[in-house]
Order: sequence, then structure tokens, then C-alpha cells
Amino acid sequence: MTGFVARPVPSYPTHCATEQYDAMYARSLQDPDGFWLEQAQLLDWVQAPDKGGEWSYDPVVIKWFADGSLNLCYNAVDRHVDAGRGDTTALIFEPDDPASPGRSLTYRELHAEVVQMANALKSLGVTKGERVTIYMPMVIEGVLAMLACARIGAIHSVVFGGFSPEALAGRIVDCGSRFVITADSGLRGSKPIPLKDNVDAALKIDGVDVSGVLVVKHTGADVAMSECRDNWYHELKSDADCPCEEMNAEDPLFILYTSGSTGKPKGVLHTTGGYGVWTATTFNYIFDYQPGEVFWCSADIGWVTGHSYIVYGPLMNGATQIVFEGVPNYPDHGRFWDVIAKHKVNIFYTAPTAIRALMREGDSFVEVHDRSSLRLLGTVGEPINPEAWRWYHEVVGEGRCPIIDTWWQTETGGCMITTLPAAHHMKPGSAGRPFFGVRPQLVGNEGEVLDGATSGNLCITHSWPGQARTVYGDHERFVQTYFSTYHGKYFTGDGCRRDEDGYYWITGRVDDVINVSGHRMGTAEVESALVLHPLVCEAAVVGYPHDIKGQGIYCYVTLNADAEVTDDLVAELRQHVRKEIGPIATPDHIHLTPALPKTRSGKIMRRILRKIAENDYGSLGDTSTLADPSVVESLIEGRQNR
Ligand code: 6R9
Repeated sequence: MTGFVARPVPSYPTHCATEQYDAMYARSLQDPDGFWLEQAQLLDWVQAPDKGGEWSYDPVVIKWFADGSLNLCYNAVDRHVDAGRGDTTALIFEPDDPASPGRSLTYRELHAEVVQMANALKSLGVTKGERVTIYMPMVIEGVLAMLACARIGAIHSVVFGGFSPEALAGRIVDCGSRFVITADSGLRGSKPIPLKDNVDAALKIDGVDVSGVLVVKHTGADVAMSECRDNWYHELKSDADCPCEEMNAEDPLFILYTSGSTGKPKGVLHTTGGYGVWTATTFNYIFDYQPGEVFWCSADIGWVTGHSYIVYGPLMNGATQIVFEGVPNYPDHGRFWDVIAKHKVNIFYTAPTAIRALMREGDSFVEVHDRSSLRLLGTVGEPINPEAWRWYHEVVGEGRCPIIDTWWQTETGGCMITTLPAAHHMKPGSAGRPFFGVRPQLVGNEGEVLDGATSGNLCITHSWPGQARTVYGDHERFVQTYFSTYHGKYFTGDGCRRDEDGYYWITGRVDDVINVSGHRMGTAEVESALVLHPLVCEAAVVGYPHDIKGQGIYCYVTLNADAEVTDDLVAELRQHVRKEIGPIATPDHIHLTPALPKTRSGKIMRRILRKIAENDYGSLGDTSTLADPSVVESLIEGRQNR
């Protein structure tokens, strides 16, 4: 792949030109405390911090700005009103159905509505430190719910509205949440999502102990309301005064569940000050938002991208942005570009999987819509293939807009590696250079540090303010997962190449996590769901290259000896996984097999299963250690027949 030099973008501000980046980056490494205490001034503090980072990776203790106090809802909402920016539009709601009325809120109106939501939470009995589960469609009230929690010091745990009642219940129990905020139902591509019904089903599951449910009326769907437990939001909200709670910088802000290579999803915990500074600064420098512009991040608030770049980052910077309820292909494949034309979007941030899916439909869906407002395009969630990158750049952005390919994770809080517009040349497929304060390191499998242009496992050697502090309720798991593979370093789980210009090229996960349409999925999670089915004996799940989704889910399943194989069984198993986890986990292939390739000690040889799923039989490696090498032949035969 050759380096791609961006066309000059004359209107670009110069504050992030190359020399300035180099100088700021160098300073951020030499004097991290001074640098970040200065950046922290982007926020309004009740008690400004004097302390920067106080951290160690052995033992693992991470604190930033620990003597400071602030409230992020105040920073995202009130301070803009106090500073005379109350009439600026904060949120523009674009509904699933383009014919439905949208609405928009100024920062003043946002303030009034956040106060109403916060009062509703208080009247349910929510207090500082409580965990509140948010299970919402992509509507303004979802954003209000998160900000209202931050306002009163409650810890939000947003669960993506596409997750099943079982998955929702697991997350409610794990963080001991006694309160749920939901809506009657949601809409995605005109399909109703029965959110309240799902909550009812989740709350019936053993171990769930929820005392209050707040229900936002959104679609008007008929839902059951339990008298003592369920409350309509519109009946509970009030305009009473509701000041922001003063929070220590290290008080928890939110928990967000994410998949790992083992066990159930982990509740990644972020705290207030460091996360606030990280999302505010990354949004400011990377998206380079200018007053009056319209920003649009097409993610869902159920993922970290929605947390950092729909809720906290843009709002703390006083931006005007879109909250989009719909999907890219409804009512047709031009919906993204229609929304961009309608609201004159200047900065657009989306996922490679959406770009690939839309690219496949041809250029005409793009070209009929006016994209002249676009100035900057961004991607996140998975590696972008150069072909999709070029289409995004040439067709969507008319060759005019720089592309930022931002690499980061739920655990990093915000962007970590990206080119900065006007400071760096872009190379399609490369995330680019580290953001201020980020020290990436490539490490070999034995832990050896690899210098220069090379490939290895991506670690980060020094803490940054936006780093997750722990796994909720299980610090040992946090230490094991991230700091034990390469002692004293944060291990990202990603493989990566660094080129001669110091650009980083993420090559994908090196652990048992797959990335399906930009969503992280632990293969272990899908396996546990499959073996819950009464006919399944054993399951092994791997990822394989998928044109649109990046990776698809390939499941090898062995059945119990007495199981009868019917035509419907495969469909039933797929349905079963959807029910246990949610539609995003729907298997692409279910390969029924009498046996799995195992070593003599009984370990499943996943390496072989991955190769077979990839249709790559030439490099299966050494199969002689298998207990029964003939299994491989029959698996290959089975793969070729599908
Ligand atoms: C923000 C987010 C994190 C994993 C990460 C990596 C992959 C994210 C990427 C990327 C290549 C990029 N990833 N951004 N890979 N290029 N620009 O997606 O968080 O859901 O926690 O996923 O996504 O594999 O480790 P999360």
C-alpha cells in the first residue's frame, strides 16, 4: 500500500499543523501532568485540580486530577447557558421515519429537560452512587437520561437497545442496579423494538431486583405497567430546582459492558474528571469543531462511541449535533446523505461497516444528495479497508474532506490513535499517529519490545486521563485482562503494524474477540449461548472475513448423541443465540459436526477452526498433535459443501 497524500484543504485552521502537533506531543510526554492540567482548563471545575496523574500498572491503581471536583452535566449543559450560549442549538433529533416530525433543543431547553429528568430520577429514589440502567432507543431522552444521572451523581450503565432480555438482566444484576430507564418501544428501520416488554421479561429473571422503572412514551405502543414499580416519565418529571452534585474527579461516572475473550461481558468503569478531560480534548482537537457547525456521530448511545462522541465530548464543547434514531438503509440507502443534506452536517463520524454496506449500493444514492456542507469525515470501530476509505473520501467527501480514522476502545474512553486534520497526511487503512499523551508500544509474543517499522501486539505504556479505572466489582479481572499479558503495560488486545513514518496500522484483535460490524463480541459469549440449547453438546465459535460486517460469526456445533437433526435445527440454533444475546450476535454460519479438532489434552484447536472458516486450507499448520487428525478432513469437506 502506498502513502496517500491528501489534497490540501485551504479552509483548514492551522492550530494543529505538523510542527505544532510535534511540539505538543513531545510536551505531553515530557510533562504529562503540566500538559493535562492545562488541558483540564477546557472544563469548569468546582475545585480546580493541582494533581495530574497518580498511577501505577503494578499494582494497578489509576487516578487523575484526584484533588479536583466538578460535574460533567454542568460542563455539558449549564455552563453554556451561564456563558450566554443558551440559544445555541444543542441537539437535533432526526427520527427513524423521515416524514415524522423531528425536534431540536437549544442548550437552554436541554438544561430544562435534563433538570426534569433528574427530578424524575430523584422522585424514584435514585441517589448519588446508585447504578441506573438505561435501555433506550436513540432518542433525545436517552441523552437526557445519561446527563441526568451525571447531574445527580448516579452511575449510568447504558445497555444497547438491541440486546435481549437475558443480556439486559445479566448487566442489571452484575452492577446491582435497582433502577431502569426505558421507553415504551423503539423504532429502527420502521421495525418496532419492544423495549418495555423486554424490560418486563428481564425483570422476571432470577436474581434481578429492580425497584423502579421509568418509562418514556415514545411510539405510544401499548405496554403493561406494574403499579408499584413502573412510572411514566411524563407523570414524574418536574421543573423543581435541581443543582448539580459536586463530584470528586475520581467518582465513577459510568459503567459500560464490553466483551472480552473470556467469560461474561465486563463492566468497564470510567470516572468523572479524567474521562471528562479526555473526551473534551479529543473532540476539540480531532474533530476540530468550529462554532456554528453541525456534528453528526451515527453511533448508538449503547456503545462507547455514543457516550464519548454523542453525549460528553460534543456537548462539553458546546457543539450542535444530530441524534439519529434510524438506520443507514431506511427508507433507502441514501438516508445518511439525506440527513447530511437536510441538516447541513459539517463533520460526520461513522463506522467502516456502514460505509461498506452503502458503497455496495452504488454512487447514485450518494450523488442525489447535496454534501457540500461536509468538511471532515471520520471512522471508528474496526480497520477500514483502503477501497472503502477511497469511496468515502472520493464519492462521499468529493475528495474535499480529510478522513480521520480513529482507533480507540471502550477501555480507553476516547480516541487514542488518529491523524489530525491538517497536521498529518492520511494513509488509507492506517489510523495514523498517537494523540497527545499516548505512548503506544509494539510487543512481541514473549514480551520483547519491538522498535522501528515492525508488527506486534499493541500496548500502551503510560496512563492517560481517559483510561478505564477498573472492572466494576472485579478489580482482579481488570488486572488480569489488561495488565498481566505484558507485565506493567496496558495490553489492548489488538495486533498492529508501525510503518517507517511512525503510522500505526491496526490489524485486528489477537485474542478471542471478534469484531462484527464494529461491535465487539467474545467468541466465548456466543459459545455459552449455544451450549445452553438442550441439544447442543459443544460449540466453538470463530470469526471469518465478511464483506460488509468486517467479520462474521462462524459456529462449529456438536450435538448430543440422542439429538435428532432436523432441517429446522440450524434456524432454531440461530434464533436461540439471538434470544440469548441479541440480533447482533446472530450466527452467519452454523456448521454441525460430529467432532471438534482437539489436542490430546482436550483443548480445541481454534487456529485450525479459524483457517477452515476462512476457506484457507493450505496453511493449517501442524495437525499431528490432534487427538484425531481425521476430524480436520471432515470439517473441510463440511465447509466446502456450504
Ligand atoms: C471505539 C470502539 C474496540 C476495538 C479495538 C479494535 C477495534 C476500533 C478502530 C479499530 C481498527 C480503528 N477498533 N477502532 N480497529 N481501526 N479505527 O470501537 O470501542 O467497541 O470497545 O471496540 O475495535 O479492535 O480493540 P470498542
